[in-house]
Amino acid sequence: MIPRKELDKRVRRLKRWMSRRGVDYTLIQRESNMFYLSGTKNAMMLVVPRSGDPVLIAKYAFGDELAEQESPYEVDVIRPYFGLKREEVRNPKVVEYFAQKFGEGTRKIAVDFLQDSKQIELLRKKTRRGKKSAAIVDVTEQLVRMRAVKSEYEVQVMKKSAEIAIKAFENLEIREGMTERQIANRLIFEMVELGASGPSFPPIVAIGANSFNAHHVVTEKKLGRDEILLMDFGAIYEGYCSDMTRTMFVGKPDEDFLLKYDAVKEAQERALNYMKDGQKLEKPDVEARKVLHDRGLLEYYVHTLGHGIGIDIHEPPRVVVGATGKLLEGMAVTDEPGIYLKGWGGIRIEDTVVIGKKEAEVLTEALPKDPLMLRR
Ligand SMILES: [Mn+2]
Repeated sequence: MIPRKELDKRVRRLKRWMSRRGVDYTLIQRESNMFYLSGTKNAMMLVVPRSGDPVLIAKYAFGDELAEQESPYEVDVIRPYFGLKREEVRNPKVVEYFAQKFGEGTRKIAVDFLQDSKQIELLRKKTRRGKKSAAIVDVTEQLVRMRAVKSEYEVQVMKKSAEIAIKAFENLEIREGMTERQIANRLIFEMVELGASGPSFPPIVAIGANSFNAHHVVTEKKLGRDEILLMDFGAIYEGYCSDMTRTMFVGKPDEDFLLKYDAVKEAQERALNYMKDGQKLEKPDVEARKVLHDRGLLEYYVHTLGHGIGIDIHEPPRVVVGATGKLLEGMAVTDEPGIYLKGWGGIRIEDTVVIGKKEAEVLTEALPKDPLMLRR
């Protein structure tokens, strides 16, 4: 449960934005935005008025009870009635319900579902007074800005999310002969046992040449001797994600693997040195790329250095060469350079970090970065 004080702070900030823009109501339907502002994903819509408390509109028997349990805000319930004949069916759309209840005198509405042309058309129609409908504007960018910078509460929860995933990894007894699927399933089981509501995405467990595939989906491939094992995983705790990747070698690695591993590790460390408040968003990625360039491996680094993380596993900003804007204190982003050589495999090392005034705090620091850690 997100504490009421924390939610009120977020809502107040949104209301200040609404006041500046002359917005009467903000309507939220995207799950992660709704959770951010109300503590629940289980309503159909969150209504934030410029003054007064937010109201959730939920559907009878389809989330209303959960919304009441999870959010401190009032829950208004739409209850459909189907009757026995077509004429008796009453099943109002949520925007219709909003317009009926709050629409009177509403001149400007902000929404996070502007792309949904059917709903927007209906909202226009239902707020029409004479020839004029309420103006509808997008709130998405404002929410992106708010969500990118984490509060102290959010950092604490994300730390715990990382701790759970790391402990789950430590509890695994990875042995030769285990399949990618078995390792992934056990990891999920351990995370849930430790208090996670689930994994933040299906864990990537890639053995040998499968590690070439940056978004590999687990197979029945068995862990053998002298092979790469790449694991990319995270947990969800209290609605917040963690994300981390380690590349290991089971058996005795050759010089080639160790040189490549060292290059990626150095790139990741170099990037971290540039992750601080006020730094250009693209800088850490450019620095990581310089390291791989000097090692003759730049052509194999084919993705972004990192992404924002929080309620969603991938959130703005993207940390990549060419990105505009700056890193800000409180932003949570990943630092995950990788190289991928077809037919050989891939190496990626990933940490989740929180940007500070002078340096970043690494939330996934407790997970060892020794590629030989499975050797006993
Ligand atoms: Mn990631």
